Amino acid sequence: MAFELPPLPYSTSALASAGMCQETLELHHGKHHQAYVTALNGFVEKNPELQGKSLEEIVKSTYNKADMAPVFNNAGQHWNHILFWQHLSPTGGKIPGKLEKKIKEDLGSVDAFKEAFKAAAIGQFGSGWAWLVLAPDGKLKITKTPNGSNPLATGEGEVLLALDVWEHSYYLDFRNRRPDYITNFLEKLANYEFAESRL
Ligand code: MN3
Repeated sequence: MAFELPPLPYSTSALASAGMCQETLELHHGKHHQAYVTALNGFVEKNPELQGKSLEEIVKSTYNKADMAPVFNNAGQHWNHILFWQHLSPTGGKIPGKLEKKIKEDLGSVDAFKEAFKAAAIGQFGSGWAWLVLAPDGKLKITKTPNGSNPLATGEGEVLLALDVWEHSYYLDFRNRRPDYITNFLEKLANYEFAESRL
């Protein structure tokens, strides 16, 4: 069974007033994400070892295997984007009580959380992702990964919030200003309700 591009949970124009324009979403979801799905399906079709496996199984079983890198990159990007679309909201930016309490316990304060997330997202050299995860020790942790990698592959924890920092995610809205894109995400777009529901 082929993998499919999931529909966005909002219209392509829904996030424009929160800093992500319709053209960004049309290209990012309809072209970039679709291209990862198409490439992944092509690899699965040619490789009987991959057939019948879930997306999660493919991501985990191809991680850090040089000969499987193209499969991992596309499977990882498919998995990452499925989460990312759910982590954006036209009414984002408001941290609900239970998550706020957990952030204060594990990361010190909401400001400290935002500073650490920004540092990870800015510090990811080149393409990649920044993540808020619930680590295996039960504590919140901020991490980053290059290219198509993710905390599912690295075993760093359950993802609560993801931010794509590939240039295709922000160039139309923020040009080269990645820090402004990150701040805008944390203040206006981040779906913290969804993050809290994963605690
Ligand atoms: Mn992307």
